[in-house]
Amino acid sequence: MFRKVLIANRGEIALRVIRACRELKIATVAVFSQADRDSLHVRLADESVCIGPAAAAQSYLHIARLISAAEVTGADAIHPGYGFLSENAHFAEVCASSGFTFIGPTPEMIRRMGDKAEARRTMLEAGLPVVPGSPGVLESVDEACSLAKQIGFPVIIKAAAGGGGRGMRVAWDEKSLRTSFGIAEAEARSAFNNPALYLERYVACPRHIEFQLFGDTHGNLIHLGERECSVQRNHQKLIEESPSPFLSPEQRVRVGELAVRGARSIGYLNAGTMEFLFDQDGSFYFMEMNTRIQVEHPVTEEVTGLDLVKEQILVAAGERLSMMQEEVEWRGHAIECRINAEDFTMGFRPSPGTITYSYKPGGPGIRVDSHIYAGYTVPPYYDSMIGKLIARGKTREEAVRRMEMALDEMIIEGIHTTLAFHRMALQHPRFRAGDLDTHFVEELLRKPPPAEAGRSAPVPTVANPLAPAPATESSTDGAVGERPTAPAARRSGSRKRARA
Ligand code: MV4
Repeated sequence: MFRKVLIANRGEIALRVIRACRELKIATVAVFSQADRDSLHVRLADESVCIGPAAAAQSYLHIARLISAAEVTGADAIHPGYGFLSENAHFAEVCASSGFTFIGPTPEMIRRMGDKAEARRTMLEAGLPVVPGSPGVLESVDEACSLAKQIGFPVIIKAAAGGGGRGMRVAWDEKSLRTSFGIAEAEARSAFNNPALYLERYVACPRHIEFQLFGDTHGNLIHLGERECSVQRNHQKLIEESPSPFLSPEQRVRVGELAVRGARSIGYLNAGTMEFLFDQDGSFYFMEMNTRIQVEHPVTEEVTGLDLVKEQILVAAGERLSMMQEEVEWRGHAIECRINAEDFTMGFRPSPGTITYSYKPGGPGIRVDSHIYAGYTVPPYYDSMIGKLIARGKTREEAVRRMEMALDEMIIEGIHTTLAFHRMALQHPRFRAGDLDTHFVEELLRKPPPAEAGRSAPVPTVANPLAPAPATESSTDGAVGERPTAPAARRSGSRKRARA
């Protein structure tokens, strides 16, 4: 087993990895940018290293500095978290060639699944259903047009190096396809340094359902069920849940087996997710595979009882997965709401700044994965997600109820957050009914549900004994109230710091 793991990330996922390491009695090294000096991951890790200025390119994305930090602290392995370098095959290679275990799949697997056109071809060959479309990347705009005529409009063109919805364009006829092709190619060239495009028939109103996969070096490859991820805006997921209210038990078995078959065909190792689009009529298609631990992994943990980050570390150290497929049991229902420092009434505009007061909810079935605290300043340089609220219940109804209670209990003052958005989303009849598709958020923002309808209790106005002013989470500026308390004990003196 590893003695020391360096976490090449920040925020809540850095805390999540620290906790998993602690359970396994592995020492931890946090890395931080100059903007993250006061971050909780820096305090909670056994050691920390400043790796550069605020800009991610100069810190969390700077491979040489991360490797230096691993060298000076004597780490054995590097956990990339999600985002940043987590799906960078070159980084995984550099880790290995510098003598550090990259906690994730091999560089070859990352590269292969990172090319979305190749991933599609690979899974087609493995016998998975893929949306009718181009066999590989498109050679020319004329090829795109003749293919589109064969399969029928509308079609969607996607960047081979894209993924997660970046670099996609829908075309409704040949004329718009010709225009879109040129624009998409230019965009892909500048965004990904790779102009390659592929094409698929456009599925108009899909549900996004993904399967959690896990492979070890002993030939075990299992799936841990699915997550419903249709509640998203601009390709940013806002709410995820497991199981999907849409899948029948038979479909779950069938798609799970196919996902395992696809992953097996590339000998997949460590945690991965296969994303499927489900059509209204129940047909489904492989979309892409993510080769990292995902933000929404806690909903799978809550229904399976497994610690996915611990499993990642065990598997990377050459140990067996702690469960075989037959031993996986799914119990109850879990929902996750992503809490972002954003003003959703202003088009989800980022709202960085100092959190003047914070209260985290609790009680049966409630989990909060977050790095925030009263006095913490959300920096403007990174992703605006400041935490995740996860609720579990025996049934979906119980999980929804508990989530509503937790959303009402949670207090974040001084900045705008998406807490109020979630309270509204959970009230929507379509959410209650589990009738979700990728257009749900648009519809919700167009016509919000009648205020407080269906709510079991009014939103309480919680008096905060520490706040000098009765500010609420939805107050308009960060200046409301004073910082009630400076973060306790600025820094643990016993913890070592180094510089790379
Ligand atoms: C599609 C599609 C419709 N038809 N592909 C967006 C994320 C990327 N992984 C795949 N995406 C889509 N691919 C075909 N052939 C619609 C989307 C899509 C979408 C997918 C999942 C969740 C939200 C979405 C929002 C808009 C479009």
